[in-house]
Amino acid sequence: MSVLALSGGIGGAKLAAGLCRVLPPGELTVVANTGDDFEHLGLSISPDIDTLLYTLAGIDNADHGWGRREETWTFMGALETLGGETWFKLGDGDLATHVERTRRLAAGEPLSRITDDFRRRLGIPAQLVPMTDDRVRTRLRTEAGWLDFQDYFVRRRSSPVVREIVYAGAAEARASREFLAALADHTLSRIVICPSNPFLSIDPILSLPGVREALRCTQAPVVAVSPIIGGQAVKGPTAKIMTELGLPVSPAAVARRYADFLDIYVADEADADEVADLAVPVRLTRTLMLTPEDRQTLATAVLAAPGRGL
Ligand code: FO1
Repeated sequence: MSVLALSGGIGGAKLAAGLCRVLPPGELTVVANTGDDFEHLGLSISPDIDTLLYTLAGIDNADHGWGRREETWTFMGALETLGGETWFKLGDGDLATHVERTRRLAAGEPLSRITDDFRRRLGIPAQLVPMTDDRVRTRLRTEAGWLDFQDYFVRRRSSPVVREIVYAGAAEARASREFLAALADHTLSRIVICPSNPFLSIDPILSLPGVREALRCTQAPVVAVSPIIGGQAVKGPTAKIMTELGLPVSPAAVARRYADFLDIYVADEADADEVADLAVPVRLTRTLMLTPEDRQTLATAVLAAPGRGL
């Protein structure tokens, strides 16, 4: 009953947490996008890994969606006084993650080993693996020129118009060993594409050599959950980017991007008409996750959804 889930930050992490609750320990492997990673203040920061760590450990900041709950901000206040860069908010507890990760990376330890140690120390029963241990960086060509991800997403609040998105380094990168092992696992019963931003969180993972091919060839059904509900993204710039790239802001447009490997598409009941004529089998359910129960209910629906030939 082993399950592999591909996830970015906030939205995907909520479903990953639901899957973690409904599956037996050790049966879930979550692959994290690392295209958002960057070096800042001399620290190696992996936001989607950290959002997944905190959410799966139940210590996430529910208001922000990122960072830790009950956070204090002494470091940021002191940094401000010294004239340091404060546009990317680092809480005192969160800072420990970045400082310790940076130390261990500098000592030559791979990101996947560090991540596995952190998740065990946080009591997370699922395997959490970076999509790669190599350097891949999401960059966006906008009206303000080429931007690194966090500059676009946080510093400029996703406001520049996006013309093109690239995943620098992806062609030379290798999917992480644990990721490839999970894809090749014959006991794999389902692969879940979590409701993360297709362009900023899922496509970086799919851009790694061999990943898309493996999703096409796997015997495990591949299920994706729509990140769009009622023509809107639950959070973040998904809808804005779709419009700027000339795509209709609809669950169907997202499903079509995954058409070459998708077996089942899970969309919100509000979008029944939008997905009526999709070639791939569709399962309609409530996909908005406001409570831990919602996360578990959606996870159960995702694991049970019948697809092509099932
Ligand atoms: N997102 C923001 O909008 N503002 C921030 O100040 C911010 C700080 C931050 C610190 C650590 C971390 O792991 C994530 C953080 N994020 C922040 C979210 C980050 O931009 C992620 O890339 C998004 O969650 C998209 O996946």
